Amino acid sequence: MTSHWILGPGAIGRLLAHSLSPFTDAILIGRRALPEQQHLTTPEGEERIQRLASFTAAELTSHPLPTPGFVHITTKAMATEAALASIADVVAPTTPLVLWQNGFLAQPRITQTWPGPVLCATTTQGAYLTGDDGVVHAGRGPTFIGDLDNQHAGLEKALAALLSEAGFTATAVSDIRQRLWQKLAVNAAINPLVALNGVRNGELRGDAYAGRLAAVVKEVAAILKQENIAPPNGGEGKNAWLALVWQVVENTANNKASMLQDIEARRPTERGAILGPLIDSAERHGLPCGVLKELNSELAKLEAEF
Ligand code: KPL
Repeated sequence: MTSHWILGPGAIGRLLAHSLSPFTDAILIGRRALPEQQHLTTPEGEERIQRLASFTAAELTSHPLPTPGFVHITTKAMATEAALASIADVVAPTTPLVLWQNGFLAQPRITQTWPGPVLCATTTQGAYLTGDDGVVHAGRGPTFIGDLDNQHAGLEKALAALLSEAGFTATAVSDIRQRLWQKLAVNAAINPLVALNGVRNGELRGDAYAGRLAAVVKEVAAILKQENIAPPNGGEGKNAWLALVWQVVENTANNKASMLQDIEARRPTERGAILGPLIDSAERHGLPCGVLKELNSELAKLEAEF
């Protein structure tokens, strides 16, 4: 049976392990050991308990396992490359990787350097951890899988079929680059503002924030045009991006965004993977990015206090 290693046992990693386990070998890999008995609460409130195999990267070095069919990396964006380095000596370099990160930082870098197929996944499944042995699947959402050079359609279809059998609604797509940048654009408009102001997403609708949000979207829309990322929903320019952002704010009004959760837990944020590629692109193309840079340095200042 093809085994799936899941590197990074956070909320999405553990949800993936719970979902795949009944169908294939799924092994969680983290920096520390986890209890074998793991609890999953479904969106309907049902409680399920499963035994999930988990190892540390150090254990895999001293007791190697057969090389896996897929390695999923489900760490935060800035930890992706270090996580891959921690197992690179114990997997075949032709092993397919699946990168589940937000933003657009690790994906192009690893696509250039890893000899095997590098697939990217973007998901709107909602999940959060309740401790070392529990994860809550808070809401279902679609998952898309593709690769940046469109070279692995067969592999992506097979993986999407397995994931769909396992309860993810997964689709193989040929436009994953567009989708990753689109999610990044929405994250860039919402996450820094709510994280810096300590507010839930819906509060961005108030007068205190709406102007700054529109200023972020204006810079982002111009950058995405240069990156050949089409405006969402067949719309035109800045207004289409603004409409998408307001729609997500509306749909997630009660959410504490992931970046706000990071700030509250005094963890580094994913600003490097979300704002970083936008600022780099703006500088490459000679576009204004003063608002994005301001948000980035305000976040950096906060993180420096942790
Ligand atoms: O994806 C999100 C996040 O929290 O990172 C948004 C869209 C901002 C919803 O909360």
